[in-house]
Amino acid sequence: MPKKVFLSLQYPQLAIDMLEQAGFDITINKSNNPIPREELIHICKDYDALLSTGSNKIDAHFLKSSQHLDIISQFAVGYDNIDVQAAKQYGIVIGNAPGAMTEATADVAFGLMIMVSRKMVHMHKTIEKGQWKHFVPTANLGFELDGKTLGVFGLGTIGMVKAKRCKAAYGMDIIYHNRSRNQEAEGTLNAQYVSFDELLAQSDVISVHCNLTEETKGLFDKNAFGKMKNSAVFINTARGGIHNETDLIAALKNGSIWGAGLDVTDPEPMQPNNPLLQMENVAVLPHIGSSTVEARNEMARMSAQNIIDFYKTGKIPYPVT
Ligand code: 8YV
Repeated sequence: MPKKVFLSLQYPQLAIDMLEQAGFDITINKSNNPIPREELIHICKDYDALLSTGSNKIDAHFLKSSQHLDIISQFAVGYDNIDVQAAKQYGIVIGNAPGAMTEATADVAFGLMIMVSRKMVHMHKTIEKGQWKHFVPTANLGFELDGKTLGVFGLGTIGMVKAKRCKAAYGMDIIYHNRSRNQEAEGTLNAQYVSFDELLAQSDVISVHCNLTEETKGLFDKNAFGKMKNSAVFINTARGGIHNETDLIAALKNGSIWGAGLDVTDPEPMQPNNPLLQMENVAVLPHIGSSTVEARNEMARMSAQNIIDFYKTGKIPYPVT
């Protein structure tokens, strides 16, 4: 009997082709609407493996109710939605897709930085509102990135690509705060390791590229924004839970910081009446970090390969441990 795999959404055709060619019996949620958790638990009862995404909350309750699953392969690099310890306890293997969206996400972080520094989203809106009347020498002023200091919080794979882009394009000075030192960045980009408080105090742009964990949850709060330069821009393309959104709104309103660019919000999706969307020095995107053909295909390949290899060899190429 072929193993049965449930695909919680319509993933790229590459994943479907790979799984079909490997002989799996697959079912796809073609509606593309996320399946509510209890319903997904119920559906999974008939399957051996699940290909899922970051929006499925795979907590202890889910895992306890789905103990029969052999493997959950996540179509994402982040796995903060999964209780990995509980999965271990129930013997369910977890896989992800590390590195698949590195360039794509770094590009979004880079783009947001430029959009915010030149108020591009707001400027676009002024035309829509019929407010582009005539040239005003002192209006619409942004700031230049050339020679400014980029502070990377979480200098891993994505943070490194963002730092490289900023160094190459603008000769930015790179400082970073991380759990461990990044020798490559220090060697090739002359990046300097600093304490969290130094990162806050010295950066013109802070770019967040860490995982959401108990330590990073809500780390960028009133206190942190208060320590940043009044002229600084806060960029987050990692997880919305790393910043406190109420505190961010207040920091932008009271001028603690100058601007913000977000590809991730808390909660997601952001509601259309969120005050951030009305602010001049803010750009918000609907979590599109990995939305390129290249990244999504690589995510598809890696997440399908995890399932294929698991049943072939008992080992997976991209495990979450
Ligand atoms: C996904 C992401 O869009 O991979 C990640 O961790 O945040 C994005 O690539 C999202 O999580 C869907 O799984």
